[in-house]
Amino acid sequence: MNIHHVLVVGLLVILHLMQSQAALVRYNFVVQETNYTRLCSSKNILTVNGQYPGPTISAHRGDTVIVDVINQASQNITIHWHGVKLPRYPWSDGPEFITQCPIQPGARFSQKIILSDEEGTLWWHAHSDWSRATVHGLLVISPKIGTTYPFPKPHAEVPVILGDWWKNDIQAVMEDFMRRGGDPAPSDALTINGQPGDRYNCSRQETTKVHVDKGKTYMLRMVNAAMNNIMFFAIANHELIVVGTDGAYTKPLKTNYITISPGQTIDALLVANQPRNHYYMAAKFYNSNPRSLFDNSTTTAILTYNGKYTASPPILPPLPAFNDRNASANFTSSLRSLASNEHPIDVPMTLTRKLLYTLSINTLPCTSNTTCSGPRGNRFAASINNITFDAPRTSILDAYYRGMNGVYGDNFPDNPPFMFNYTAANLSTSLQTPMNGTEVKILKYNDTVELVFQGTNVVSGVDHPMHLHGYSFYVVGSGFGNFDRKRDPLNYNLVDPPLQQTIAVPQNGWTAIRFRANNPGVWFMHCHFERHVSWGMEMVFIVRNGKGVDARMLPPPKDMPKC
Ligand SMILES: *[C@@H]1O[C@H](CO)[C@@H](O)[C@H](O)[C@H]1NC(C)=O
Ligand SMILES: *[C@@H]1O[C@H](CO)[C@@H](O)[C@H](O)[C@H]1NC(C)=O
Ligand SMILES: *[C@@H]1O[C@H](CO)[C@@H](O)[C@H](O)[C@H]1NC(C)=O
Ligand SMILES: *[C@@H]1O[C@H](CO)[C@@H](O)[C@H](O)[C@H]1NC(C)=O
Ligand SMILES: *[C@@H]1O[C@H](CO)[C@@H](O)[C@H](O)[C@H]1NC(C)=O
Ligand SMILES: *[C@@H]1O[C@H](CO)[C@@H](O)[C@H](O)[C@H]1NC(C)=O
Ligand SMILES: *[C@@H]1O[C@H](CO)[C@@H](O)[C@H](O)[C@H]1NC(C)=O
Ligand SMILES: *[C@@H]1O[C@H](CO)[C@@H](O)[C@H](O)[C@H]1NC(C)=O
Ligand SMILES: *[C@@H]1O[C@H](CO)[C@@H](O)[C@H](O)[C@H]1NC(C)=O
Ligand SMILES: *[C@@H]1O[C@H](CO)[C@@H](O)[C@H](O)[C@H]1NC(C)=O
Ligand SMILES: *[C@@H]1O[C@H](CO)[C@@H](O)[C@H](O)[C@H]1NC(C)=O
Ligand SMILES: *[C@@H]1O[C@H](CO)[C@@H](O)[C@H](O)[C@H]1NC(C)=O
Ligand SMILES: [Cu+2]
Repeated sequence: MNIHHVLVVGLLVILHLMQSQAALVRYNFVVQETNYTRLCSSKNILTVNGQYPGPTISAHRGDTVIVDVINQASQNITIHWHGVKLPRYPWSDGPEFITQCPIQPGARFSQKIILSDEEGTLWWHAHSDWSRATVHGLLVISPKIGTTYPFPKPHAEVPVILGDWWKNDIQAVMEDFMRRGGDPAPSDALTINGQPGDRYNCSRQETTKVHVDKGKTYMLRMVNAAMNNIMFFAIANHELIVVGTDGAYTKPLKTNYITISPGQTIDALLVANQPRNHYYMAAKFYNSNPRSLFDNSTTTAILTYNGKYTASPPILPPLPAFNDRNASANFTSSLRSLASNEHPIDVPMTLTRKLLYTLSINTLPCTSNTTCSGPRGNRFAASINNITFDAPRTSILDAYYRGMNGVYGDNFPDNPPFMFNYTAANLSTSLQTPMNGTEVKILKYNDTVELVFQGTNVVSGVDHPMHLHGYSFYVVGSGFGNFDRKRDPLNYNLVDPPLQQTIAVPQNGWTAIRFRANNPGVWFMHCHFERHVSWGMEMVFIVRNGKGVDARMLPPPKDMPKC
């Protein structure tokens, strides 16, 4: 063996060690109140480390990230790592009163974020009341050192965080909405990376600019962090190539526009192949329900080619109409898993659990003294299988782990308690009042689950971006109208369905997902529209331990917050 061989072998050993050794990455998150000005109006917002949007967490596939969350604000907070499965370790997941008690003012909680097979863009956000409006940021998971993307390495990566901004304090917006029982006040602006852009008054100077070199390829790491609406996004004169969603790769999808749900992430390549100039990137809300109030404005950033040239005023890209249900569903149902040798898929083919969950908007009688501003003078509510979730004031995970009775029930129904034409145009008002409860669905370890979400037209049909904690799931089918158990499964995609954690169930339509229940713990499932969460569109799965130590939940950390 000559010296070159020794060097080469040595290098291979080092590379191998680098690949197999997952790193430990540390961050401090100081939650605090910070004064921000937008639209010529300043207010204190909740931030992490004074930043809005918050800091990006960067790690490699398989790393473990420790985030010390220190609450220096004057309100309770919890933080969720959206899309991270946290194998066997629900303790760090974050949803308030589901897996933990809030981190109270002055308190701290060291959260361990165990990454496994996630790769791509995910994000983190507050998971208590409506704080996530300003407490959110990206979680970027690069390929393991020594491996690469399943596409040519982009020249640079560009965060595109879509959000919304209220001039009023977000806590006040939430409290006012809860008190009145109607729709929340619409936001005053939509934002890209925290900035509304130059189509709003008093926002021109701060417009986000993205600088590119002609001929190079960029990767947009996108998330919809907005509170209550799905969004359309496009860049004038530029095609986008979607290559990933929710921390998993997809087959390249060329498109002129993107539909992105609150909670969803998308990785898209942008080839800067147009004449050197300025081009708008723009986003606006998709809103399928004609009766709900929403912010119909357009946020913009400017794609700016480097070099010397005389720029013409940027033009807006065409975006689908605000109520184009087909455009929304068409994009969403066009996503396909990469399903390659390096990134294989594993769709459950035999099922041990078949669940059908209806998603409904409901009404409750008005009880407060002020007039309720929901339909017919009532209050809005929402439900899954006609149950409005009544959150406890203590952690369900803690109650489950310690075998405490009386915190939750285990009777969440597998099917709607009452069958009707879910998507009929005119449904009886007698269907509108839901039941309430704190019911969980128990799954056995390794159960293979098919869950069909059925949107209903009770009160009014609307899309629901459903998010499951602790898992990714394959989206095997979707359609408009009522799910037909005989006909629709024949058209399932079991070959390359996308692997997601948040999926928009179309307005008055259905979506079928499959997953293997191989992550024991207590896992929240909810609509990612904040107003629907506040109305009760959520439930909890408890996945029991399996046989063997690798199929059992890990013990809690010592510093779990107390109620
Ligand atoms: C935020 O800062 C501005 C300008 O410095 C000030 O006028 C305003 O009173 C501050 N707002 C709050 C809520 O502290
Ligand atoms: C901008 O300000 C003008 C003049 O005050 C007003 O008429 C217009 O509605 C404002 N536009 C927006 C988007 O707020
Ligand atoms: C939203 O704005 C578009 C124009 O940008 C307009 O055509 C549409 O009617 C508006 N929709 C609502 C509900 O205001
Ligand atoms: C939407 O798609 C359906 C078929 O899925 C079609 O019948 C309908 O005409 C389309 N609507 C619009 C507005 O394009
Ligand atoms: C989306 O729309 C395009 C053009 O109308 C059509 O060719 C395609 O089949 C549609 N895709 C899906 C998944 O509906
Ligand atoms: C509601 O009205 C009743 C009777 O007028 C009054 O006694 C009560 O204090 C009011 N409650 C609230 C919350 O305003
Ligand atoms: C259910 O309602 C839809 C929409 O009104 C209608 O087209 C369909 O025929 C109904 N289905 C049944 C089985 O009644
Ligand atoms: C549907 O609407 C008609 C006319 O408004 C009404 O007579 C009928 O009772 C409604 N059907 C149901 C199931 O509510
Ligand atoms: C929900 O349950 C309530 C109470 O049993 C009932 O009145 C209502 O009709 C049910 N609604 C649906 C959509 O099942
Ligand atoms: C749920 O029902 C219980 C018992 O009827 C009631 O005390 C409670 O206020 C209800 N909760 C909600 C959120 O409606
Ligand atoms: C769960 O299922 C997987 C895939 O079939 C299998 O390899 C594993 O042994 C099972 N684990 C347990 C604890 O049943
Ligand atoms: C903050 O959390 C504590 C512990 O769970 C709880 O007792 C308190 O009511 C919460 N405060 C608010 C304002 O929700
Ligand atoms: Cu919803």
